[in-house]
Amino acid sequence: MSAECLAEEEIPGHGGSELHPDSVLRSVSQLRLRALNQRAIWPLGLEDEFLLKFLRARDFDIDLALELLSNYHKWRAECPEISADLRPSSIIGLLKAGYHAVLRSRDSSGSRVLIYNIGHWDPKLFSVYEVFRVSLITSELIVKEVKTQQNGVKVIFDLYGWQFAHVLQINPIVAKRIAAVIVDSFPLKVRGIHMINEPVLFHPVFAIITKFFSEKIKGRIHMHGNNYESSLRRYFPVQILPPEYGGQGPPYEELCQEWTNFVLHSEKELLELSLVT
Ligand code: VIV
Repeated sequence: MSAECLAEEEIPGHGGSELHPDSVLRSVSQLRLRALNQRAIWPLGLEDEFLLKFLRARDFDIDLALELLSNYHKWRAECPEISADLRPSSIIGLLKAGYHAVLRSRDSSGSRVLIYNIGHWDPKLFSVYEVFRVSLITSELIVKEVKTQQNGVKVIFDLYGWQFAHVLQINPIVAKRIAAVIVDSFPLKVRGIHMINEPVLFHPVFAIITKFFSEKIKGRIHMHGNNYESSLRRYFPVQILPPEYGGQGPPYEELCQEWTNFVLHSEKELLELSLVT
């Protein structure tokens, strides 16, 4: 996703299948009041735009939005090693290694599509917290878009190159943190999790992580194995997938470069979102 893609995004607050603007503002005020009554001192404030992320993630159910908002702050406070320093320079090595790309186009339901390439994560060079931070930074950046707040995200994990060194990084605490951001601690709707090239050595880790998943999220997981090109095309338009994944879209390397540049240009917003310890 490059900056011009962002420019195409709709003006915040005027989403498609949304409530009438007056009721949107009424919901924001209600959520703000409920948050203030909780007397919780949450950093990042309670501005309209910030609260709208949580309301849209829970389809404007005030109670569920408040629970998500509370979980989000709790999760961030519990793992400062991931959330305290969202500066791009802390993950530039992983981005330049081609660990992650964001597709330039949304899928047919308007979801953002992300690719993570585990084989490009050398655990000797990068900690599991730096790897996790790549996803947190991307999630914070794409969740600023109204269309992403409404249509969520689909994630492709390419597990080619998964080794025992990776298994050792995923301890039960990390597994719980992974499940928490996917299930109930981040304002992004997870519409699909697609695993490709998953080796046998991945299954034990996968079992530990998915133990903490809700039934709804479990139902959105797809294991494509090694012959993934045809099966990915059943879930994503062939025009948006990179050639390396059987698509006709821009090459993976180009997408990595574009997203790295975008993250670097977002330093200011990311600093504002970083947890202040
Ligand atoms: O970060 O919506 C063992 C999603 C993800 C997020 C975040 C948000 C989100 C879908 C994750 C997915 C990736 C922050 C908001 C959980 C970070 C994962 C970091 C770990 C260290 C990657 C290692 C490889 C995993 C691969 C399997 C994980 C899936 C079963 C989720």
